[in-house]
Amino acid sequence: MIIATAGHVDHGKTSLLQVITGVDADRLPEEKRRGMTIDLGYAYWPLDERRTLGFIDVPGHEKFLANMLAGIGGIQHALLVVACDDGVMPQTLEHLQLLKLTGLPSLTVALTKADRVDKARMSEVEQQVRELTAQFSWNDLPLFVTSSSTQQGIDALRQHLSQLRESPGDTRRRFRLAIDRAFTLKGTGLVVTGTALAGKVEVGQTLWLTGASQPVRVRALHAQNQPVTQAQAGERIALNLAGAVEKAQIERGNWLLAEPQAEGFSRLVVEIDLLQPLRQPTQAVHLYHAASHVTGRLTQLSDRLAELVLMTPLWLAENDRIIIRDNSAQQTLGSARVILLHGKKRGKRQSDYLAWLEALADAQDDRQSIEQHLIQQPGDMAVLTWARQLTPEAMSELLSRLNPVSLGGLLTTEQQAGQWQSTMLSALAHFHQYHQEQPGIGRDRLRRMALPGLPAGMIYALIDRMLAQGLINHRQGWLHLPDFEPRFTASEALLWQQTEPLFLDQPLWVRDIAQALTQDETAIRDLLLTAARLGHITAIVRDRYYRSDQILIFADLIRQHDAQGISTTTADFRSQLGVGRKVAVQILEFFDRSGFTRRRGNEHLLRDAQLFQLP
Ligand SMILES: Nc1nc2c(ncn2[C@@H]2O[C@H](COP(=O)(O)OP(=O)(O)OP(=O)(O)O)[C@@H](O)[C@H]2O)c(=O)[nH]1
Ligand SMILES: [Mg+2]
Repeated sequence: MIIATAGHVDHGKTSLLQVITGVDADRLPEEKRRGMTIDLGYAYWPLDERRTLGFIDVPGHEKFLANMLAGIGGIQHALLVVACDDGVMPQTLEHLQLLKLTGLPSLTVALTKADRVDKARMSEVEQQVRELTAQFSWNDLPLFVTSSSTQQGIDALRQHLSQLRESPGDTRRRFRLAIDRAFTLKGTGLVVTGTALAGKVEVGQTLWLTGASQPVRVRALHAQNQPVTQAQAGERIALNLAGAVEKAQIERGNWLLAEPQAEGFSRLVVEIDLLQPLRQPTQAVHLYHAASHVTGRLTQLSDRLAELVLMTPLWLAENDRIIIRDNSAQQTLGSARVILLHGKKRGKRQSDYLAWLEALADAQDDRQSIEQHLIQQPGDMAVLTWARQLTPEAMSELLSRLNPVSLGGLLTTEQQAGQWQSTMLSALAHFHQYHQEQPGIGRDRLRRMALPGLPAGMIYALIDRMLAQGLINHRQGWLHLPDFEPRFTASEALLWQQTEPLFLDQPLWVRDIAQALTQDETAIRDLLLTAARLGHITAIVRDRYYRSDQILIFADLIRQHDAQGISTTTADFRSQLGVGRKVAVQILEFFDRSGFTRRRGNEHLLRDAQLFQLP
């Protein structure tokens, strides 16, 4: 069990811990000289064989508030210290506010310096404190009147603290520990300490160290200052680390994680809990998360939601709490609960996006949250597992219940996949209607037409799924609707027998064929459209056709160039294939239009290699 002190400067926090535990938590020379706490101090009180109470002593001076905040993440209980002579002072109030904003731990009150005041004053201060704490919804608090000088009330307080019951830490989630200190011990090596926010850790385990971005191995462990083989959430842990990392590479705010996570997050959506309405809807702020302190910009999106853009990324997970202070770091504005780690840059005020964010904020558990994620945008397994801090086992168990559709490594709901399929089917129908001369459409072009905003790999996987389900078919890579099956009528079949031999190496116009066969131009046009859909011939522009195998030879040149890392130009066609300039231009533009190539200046680069394949 870990207990953090709280209270105004000089109210006797460190002195009280010393009489409780026998340990002076002020360890820095400067602290001793100035008689005040500057950075976090630690003291341990072994209760019996199994249990040790750990204390985190925080500084009361407002100047060191960032250090205070680094100490209270993940704690379950706080000891509020108020001196009887001073009574409630500014940081008494502020520390209470912060404790409430970080998640309302349980609280014990110690009135200190009782030796300096009379009984009447003691009652007065007790009254004052009870009124104040009640405002933060801490009612009927255990309260002890003490003096570190005369030992008054100390036994009763010790007795009370030793009986506090801790609620079990969250061990279903991945191990995560915010480092607040790193040092090297002679003969032992590198040691880091912190409070574990979640999960369990054991000796021999490999963890990921952020900042240095390295794996490290746990050589030895202490929990509450006692050697152990494993430790868990809610405990104060010291880890002796082995790996290619030195003390200088570690700073307060780095994390030890169960799984590698190379990057932090810097554009978030949060649910805000404000102490008073914001004066400006967008403002620069100071942000405190676990042992980290960064600056950023807060933009309110609605009464309940805001965007946070951080100057330095933080290793956040969903539901984490962040304390928000104003630009001068003088005033606490409120707290934020993370609901989305990858906020949208544009369109963040669109009503459907906001409605979705509200739904995310309403989610009560992992399952509801992941369902919401999948509805709005395809989910990346790794990102979602990190966001919920689930162990791999917990995540697969959850997914087996949700039964999502996996498309190219991304997850979505069956309903969403169905909607995308309909969008593609209508795009395809539309394409057939306007491009009757073509056997179908290449998959990348269909993707760009139907669902350009979604990850390409996911759409290709969706197309494969539709092909497998028979919702669409393809002919030599050209996607088409199943009922888009061209067929010659009996008279057309006869006419085609006469037409086909006319196609040599050169392209032919509808008009030329009609003249050569003394046929009606419209009849030939219809005939050639069907022949094109059947794949016999290919129109490079409207009414001008090549034999399809000729087009494959042209395509092959581009493919060969691509294999050598070069692009293709009109001049290449003229010199290497003996095609006239005008026709070469038409062929290359045709390739661009069909999505086979992409134009850059005068060059044409391969784009969708699956098209125009030699059989
Ligand atoms: N008379 C009397 N003096 C006390 C008592 N407790 C603390 N003091 C004195 O008050 C001063 C401040 O005590 P600390 O324990 O350093 O106070 P603190 O709350 O830890 O101060 P910060 O860490 O700087 O916020 C010291 O000079 C202590 O000797 C007490 O019960 N009675
Ligand atoms: Mg102190």
